[in-house]
Amino acid sequence: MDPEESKREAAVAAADLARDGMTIGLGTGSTVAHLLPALAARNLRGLRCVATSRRTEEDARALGLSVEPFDALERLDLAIDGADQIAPDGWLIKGGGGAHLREKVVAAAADRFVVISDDRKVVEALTPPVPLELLAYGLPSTLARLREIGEVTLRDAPPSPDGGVIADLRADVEHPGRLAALLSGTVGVADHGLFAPELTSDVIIAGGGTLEHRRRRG
Ligand code: A5P
Repeated sequence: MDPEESKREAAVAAADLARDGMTIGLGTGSTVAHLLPALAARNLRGLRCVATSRRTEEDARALGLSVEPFDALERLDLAIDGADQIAPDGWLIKGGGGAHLREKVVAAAADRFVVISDDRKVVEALTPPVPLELLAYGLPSTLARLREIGEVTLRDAPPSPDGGVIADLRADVEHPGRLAALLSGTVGVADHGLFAPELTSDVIIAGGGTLEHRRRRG
């Protein structure tokens, strides 16, 4: 099946979870590009959205969705986003589009974080690279610290909306929790693209004409 059609199916299923009056975090990427029209088409009343990138913000507004800066809401009812890799234990790699810092802030603020994907993103085990967002201040010293963990490449991309430098790390990701802790403890790393299973409430995967909806237990 056409991957775009699978992305659309997953996006439509996630849009169905929205209700009148909800506060909703909108992710970034080609899967979320299918979510925005699906959400707008539901014509829900009183939705308040925050966006994880300028692209999402502009596209959502163009469809008539109400998007506000993420500076007044303390929590979100729902957040919906894509992923680059989905491991069997629920660990994700995100940040292919460089928006992972804002995406993690939004996911952490959401009562329910829903990942939408076509089935090509489902992997047996995570593989590098892991996207990073680094503070521009003191960048050479941060890179030197990161080189003790793995090989870092600065991405040929504009700075993030928060002024961060986007990079990719090639390192052993067999134990994602260990690597995530190491990166979170590295001064100068604003955030990384490893998303722990606890962040995610639902994963909706479409492919081959089927829709799988995994819900986190407990
Ligand atoms: C953006 O930085 C990413 O985290 C995306 O959410 C992720 O790369 C999935 O993107 P696609 O939906 O385009 O595959």
